[in-house]
Amino acid sequence: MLPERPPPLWPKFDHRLRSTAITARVGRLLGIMFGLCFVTGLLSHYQYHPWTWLPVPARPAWGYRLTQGVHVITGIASIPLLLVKLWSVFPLLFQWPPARSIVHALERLSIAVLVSSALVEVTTGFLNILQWYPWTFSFPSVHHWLAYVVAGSVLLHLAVKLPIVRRGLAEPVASDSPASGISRRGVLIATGAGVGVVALTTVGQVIPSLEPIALLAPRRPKKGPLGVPINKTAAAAGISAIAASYRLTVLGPRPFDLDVAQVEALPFVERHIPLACVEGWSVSARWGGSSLLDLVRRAGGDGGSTVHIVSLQQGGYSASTIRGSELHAALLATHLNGERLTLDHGYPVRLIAPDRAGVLNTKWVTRVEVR
Ligand SMILES: Nc1nc2c(c(=O)[nH]1)N[C@H]1C(S)=C(S)[C@@H](COP(=O)(O)O)O[C@H]1N2
Ligand SMILES: [Mo]
Repeated sequence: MLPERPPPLWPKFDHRLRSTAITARVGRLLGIMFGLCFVTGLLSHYQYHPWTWLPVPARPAWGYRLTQGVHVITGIASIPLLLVKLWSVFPLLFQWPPARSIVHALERLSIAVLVSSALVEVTTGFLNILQWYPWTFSFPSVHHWLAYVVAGSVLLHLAVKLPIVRRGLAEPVASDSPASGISRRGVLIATGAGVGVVALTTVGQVIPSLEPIALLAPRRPKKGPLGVPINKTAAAAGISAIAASYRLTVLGPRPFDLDVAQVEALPFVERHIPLACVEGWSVSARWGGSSLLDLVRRAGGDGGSTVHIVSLQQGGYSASTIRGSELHAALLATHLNGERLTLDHGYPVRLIAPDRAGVLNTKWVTRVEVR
């Protein structure tokens, strides 16, 4: 049996600042952020693993730009909210006795799962934006599967705590606030201000006019050659130059290949297509080049073909598959914002298609396989 009182060194807390009123309000906002982040995250995951029976939309062209922008901003805004929420319930961690019954022990265990999975989820997401991978696992699959664990534990948590949440939301924030120091209302205002600052200094990676204050954005939309940032340089992809023997090979029922001059001589079209990276930054740009579908038709395919695009790069994001309305709208781009592509942007040709994750817009294309 446990002693009735906690041991002498067991932590004690001042409960006046913390209150159900604060926890419930911060929790409500955090729940909204997590919900938006989860749904937009699934949409992003779908970009990597589309279902073959479901048509992929190519419109609106800025669709992925919006959903992934929301994903990254709500994810970042969740970090201060999560920390304040944890602070507000921290003393409960040290309740005595630690478990009153088996059900109570299970409930506490589910909270341990919720807290740890949520912390790992937002931390890995944030480090991924900074392109720092201090781990050996595959980020997309861990981030994806863990999201279901977080979502499931949030729902369970909400179901268990609903009566307390209702009571907390009904309770005025200011009641029984401490007489000196920061008030409860002050805690809420500081939390809101923190979330606002974090969101504002991130949103500039999506909205060009806010770019000057995009302090938390690792990529500034306009910073980069031809007004578009570079995510993977040619050097980092192991490409130092394009050899004279370079050919764009188009495989299909009637295969053919083209050298750089022949690629440049293809009928030229220009389209405004945003480039939207999974990391959240995006930029609108004017791309010029040839219609991918024209080349596919010349090789014996048609609008119903599935087309596999392969880069000169070995490993990494060196290939992508395109079909349906995205194929109809896709360019094999040679020009960006009116200028010839630089090597870092994918010279001699790169793929670009609307409403698509940036990662799928393969650079340094050398082979088009019509299936
Ligand atoms: N071959 C190849 N293509 C690639 C990549 C890559 O690593 N290798 N990175 C992708 C990613 S993650 C993005 S966001 C865009 C960035 O394009 P940019 O560097 O021209 O801005 O290119 C995509 N195309
Ligand atoms: Mo990207």
